[in-house]
Amino acid sequence: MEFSLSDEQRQLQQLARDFTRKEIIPVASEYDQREELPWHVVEKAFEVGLLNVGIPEHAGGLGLGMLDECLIGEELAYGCMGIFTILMASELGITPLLVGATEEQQRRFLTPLTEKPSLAAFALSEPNNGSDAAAMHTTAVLDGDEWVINGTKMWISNGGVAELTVVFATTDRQGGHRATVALVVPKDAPGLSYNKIKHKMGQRASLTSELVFENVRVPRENQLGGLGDGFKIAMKTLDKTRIPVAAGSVGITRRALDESVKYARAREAFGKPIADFQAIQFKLAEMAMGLETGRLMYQKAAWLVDQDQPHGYESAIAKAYCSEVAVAAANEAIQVHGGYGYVGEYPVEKLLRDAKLNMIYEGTNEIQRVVIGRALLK
Ligand code: COS
Repeated sequence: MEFSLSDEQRQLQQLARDFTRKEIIPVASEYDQREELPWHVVEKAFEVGLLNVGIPEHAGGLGLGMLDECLIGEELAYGCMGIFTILMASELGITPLLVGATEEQQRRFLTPLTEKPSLAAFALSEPNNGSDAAAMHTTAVLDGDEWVINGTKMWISNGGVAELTVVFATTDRQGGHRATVALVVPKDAPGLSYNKIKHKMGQRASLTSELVFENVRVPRENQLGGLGDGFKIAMKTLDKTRIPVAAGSVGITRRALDESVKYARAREAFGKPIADFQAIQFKLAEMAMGLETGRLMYQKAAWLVDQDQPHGYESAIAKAYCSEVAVAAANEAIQVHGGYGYVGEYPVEKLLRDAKLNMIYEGTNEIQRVVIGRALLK
């Protein structure tokens, strides 16, 4: 058993840490307030090699592994989970191509993403279904050599800025998961329109949109895998991409702990720093326990992905556990800060707003428990 990181991984971690300090922390609050995606951060992430890191080498990318991606994610989310979500959602859009595309398709769709700052997206959820992913209503009908897509997708991160979106649709609404198909749709496809979802509680620097498809046509070559493979491609994707959500959650927890330690040392009550009181020390200890155990879990799940071993059970545990730890840590960080924690002057109230989404997206934590429970009982 080996817990240490390789030299390359330590360098990558340091690169992401420096990037967070220089490029993310100074703008996090501003873009949260403006509810705007900081495109210049995406451009800088591209310049330093932190964007779309999972694109394989044969398609012109860095071909980094899941553990690498997660180490980066923990660092970026320390600065802003919303900004990390922009990059993470792009990897989510890329992953179905790693899972279900031919090498030719990977080159065709992914190489352009390595040539300029660009994002991908993943469109599974709909206005009336999220957890029951197989019950989708968006339809795909073959017309000659083209798929014609109609329907609405909801809660799509990077929707409207992503160069390509992997869209899941059904060829037969009565056909269940075996009738689903995964299609790559370019940003400017005629008939595709985007509506930005406003007034989110947190992660407001990340763009979330509704996607409306009105007779959107894509060539048959944009289909990933076989007819009916769509649902399994989505499930295999999420088994992987839930791990960076866990890593980002650990980044939030680490930030909550660091801010709390700093404040507890500086703030005095009853004639001494509040850090001297056990009531505060216990809160810090709880955060540290969640941080350390959560990190072990996301690293184990990521390691399994990199070893090509089954990882759905571990990724579900990591995602649910780390996101709940992050929400609890952010909540306690506010408590440590007292009234100051409740206002925007200190970053901890944003941590709580941001962390909450990690319990919901990429499968609610209730769905993670379904995955864990089924694995135990199968
Ligand atoms: N990997 C590969 N195949 C999988 C799989 C996985 N992780 N999970 C399920 N499958 C396969 C099953 O083996 C089954 O195949 P067969 O019919 O050939 O045997 C098929 O897919 C259907 O599986 P199942 O019956 O378990 O599907 P359910 O409809 O019960 O759904 C859950 C399973 C609830 C786990 C799924 O709908 C889900 O993950 N929902 C959440 C979706 C989500 O995360 N949305 C967030 C979008 S991104 S923000």
